[in-house]
Amino acid sequence: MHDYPILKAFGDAFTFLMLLLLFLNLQQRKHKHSYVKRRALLLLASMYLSAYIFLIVIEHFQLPPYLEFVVLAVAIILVIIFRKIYFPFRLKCSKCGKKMDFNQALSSDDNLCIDCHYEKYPDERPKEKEEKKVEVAENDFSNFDKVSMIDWDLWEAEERCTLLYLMDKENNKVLLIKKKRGMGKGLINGPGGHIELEETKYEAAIREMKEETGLTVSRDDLIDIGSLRFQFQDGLSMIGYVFIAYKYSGTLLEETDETEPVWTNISSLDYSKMWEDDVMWLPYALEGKKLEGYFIFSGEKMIDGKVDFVTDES
Ligand code: 8DG
Repeated sequence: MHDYPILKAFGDAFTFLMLLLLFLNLQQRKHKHSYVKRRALLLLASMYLSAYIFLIVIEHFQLPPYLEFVVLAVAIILVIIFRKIYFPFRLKCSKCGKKMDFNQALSSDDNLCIDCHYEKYPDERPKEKEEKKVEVAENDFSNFDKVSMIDWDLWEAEERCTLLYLMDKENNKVLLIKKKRGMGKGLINGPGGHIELEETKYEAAIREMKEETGLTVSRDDLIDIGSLRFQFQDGLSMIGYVFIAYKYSGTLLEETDETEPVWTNISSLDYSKMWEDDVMWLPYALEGKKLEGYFIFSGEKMIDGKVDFVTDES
């Protein structure tokens, strides 16, 4: 009775190796350009199987054990001679020389790293990634018509402005202006306007109040309410910082070419003469509630809007 060590080793590893090759082959199938490497794995598996069968035959007929080594040597020599077919696998990218990741090394017939692969086959680049890149690169949110479609963390305001609502608590009144020029012409609004370069939002709120009403509010009396983000479908993006204040000094201006300031009763505010979104947040802002607003406009028409009220916990 002879001993056949190679057959024993082949037999012990058989199940494990076949399962491994099957698993690798399934992985390769996910790759579009893996024909050569899939064929190579199957040929390696066939070679293993053929050698195994020869070894079983040798044992079955109790042939001299050195024949085992002959079978092994023939198998190895065949793989070496036909190495281009049996072993097309490489570790480094054939184009840039970078080390390939496991999936590319296992499956890419061109032996390209993932970057060179996407360069050669741009259509295979994952869609999501590409879309996200475009969004970030162009920062263009003008095509959206739902607030929830915009990633507000990526959104940036091109223009910044202020709105300051001065309150007369005793008489339950708020100082509003009738806008005679510019954006929102004909609408009733809080005094405010654009923040100039090198000006803080507080300085701008105080300046605009002075220009439009003649009244002076000091920095310490400004109460932060929150901000309103406006995305216009023509591409403009604007953030408005909202403040309220209860104290002021000075004398109210008469009507000018630009505005007409009016102390207005809070309980009879006419929201139909204001920007469309104001009804969603102004009543709460005048009560001192903190908030963050998100709006999409087409011209002066609101397409969608959302207001989050900020509690102490949040
Ligand atoms: P400026 O040129 O002196 O800087 O100011 P302005 O003349 O008042 O600015 P504008 O460009 O004509 O208008 C921007 C003002 O309009 C600014 O104060 C913010 C305000 N505004 C909007 N949209 C909305 C809105 O939806 N609600 C409210 N309450 N105000 C708005 O632009």
